[in-house]
Amino acid sequence: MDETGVTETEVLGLLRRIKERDMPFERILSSMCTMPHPLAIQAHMEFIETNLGDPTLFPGTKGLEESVIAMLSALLHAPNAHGYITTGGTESNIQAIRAARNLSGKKNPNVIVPGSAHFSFDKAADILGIKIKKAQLDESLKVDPASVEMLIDENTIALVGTAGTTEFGQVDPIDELSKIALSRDIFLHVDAAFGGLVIPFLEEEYPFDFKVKGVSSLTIDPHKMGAGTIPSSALLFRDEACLGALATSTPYLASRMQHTLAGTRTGASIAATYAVFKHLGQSGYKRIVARCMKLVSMIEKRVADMGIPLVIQPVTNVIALRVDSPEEVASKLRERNWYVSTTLRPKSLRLVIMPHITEEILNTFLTDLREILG
Ligand code: 0PR
Repeated sequence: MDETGVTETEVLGLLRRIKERDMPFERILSSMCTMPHPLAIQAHMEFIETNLGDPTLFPGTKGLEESVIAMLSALLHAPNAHGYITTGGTESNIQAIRAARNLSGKKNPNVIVPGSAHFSFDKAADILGIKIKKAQLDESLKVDPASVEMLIDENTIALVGTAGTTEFGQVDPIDELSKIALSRDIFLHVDAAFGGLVIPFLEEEYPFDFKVKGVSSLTIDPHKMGAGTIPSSALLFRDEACLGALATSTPYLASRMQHTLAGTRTGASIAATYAVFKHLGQSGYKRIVARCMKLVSMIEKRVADMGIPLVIQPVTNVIALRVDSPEEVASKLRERNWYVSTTLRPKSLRLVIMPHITEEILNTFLTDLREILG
């Protein structure tokens, strides 16, 4: 910090110049985040100073969090779910596994996750002192329930399924996992961080939420396909006892208990999520998802014409192209200012078609891709 400050105008000019180094969303086909809805940004700014670490001071904002949880519970077929808004899919997943561990009382707990699970479960394992066992996938990159069943032992405290996998957007057979979980009386967590605000709005139905009896908890992120502001994820539990398993007493605060991982936490992104949910409604999200899926179909056709096979038939708005040397293609695309990611198993060029992507953007992108592939 300098001894004396500079004017606000100077600082803002400095910030603007620095921000120019960041990538514009119009060139990003690798992210699971998108430009927040303008209303979300406005709502975020209106609640910028709120702190739900001390909800007694912000009963209005706390009410917004309760409303968001209620709206998500209804959408996900658990009218009476219990939960809170976290900082992201990572916190939601860690807290879900923490609840399962605390409820189990087991000494050497393990959790069975699909081989495709997000790396946040590795973080959860490290923090919580839990062993992670990775189950095999079938040829369509869904977790194989038989492999899950084989990994279960007396110390298994939870099974995990993903609804909208990070790399391929695939939906695991949550109903099959549920049967296993119910028959063995094991906690089942669904990571729908990405797919939670896609799957309910697709034409095809995939069982993934609390309608499936064995689902104990679910992660769903408004800061991904919800067009909310960062940080915004929800952790939902079917039973109140699970949330109770996360309680820490906060003796000097007027509110006596906290279930969150974070202490001080913003109400701004919660207000933003409330605002977009209210404004868009289910029909608004249906429109957004339909638009993204239409663009996915457009890519499917165009890459088929180019003779590029897909890793799997897209289920959500993630499409993985089986090109030769995907890392090399990605780096050539980078030279043309396109940001795409690659996958490892199997190797592919991965595109996430988020709401900021338009037909025009894709036309330019596909022309560049065709040139690079020769
Ligand atoms: N679960 C799933 C299925 C996810 O895909 C992700 C993140 C998480 C949990 C963790 O969520 P948070 O990152 O909110 O804690 N998926 C993306 C990923 O790791 C996140 C992302 C977003 C990455 C934007 C890059 C990016 O530009 O790839």
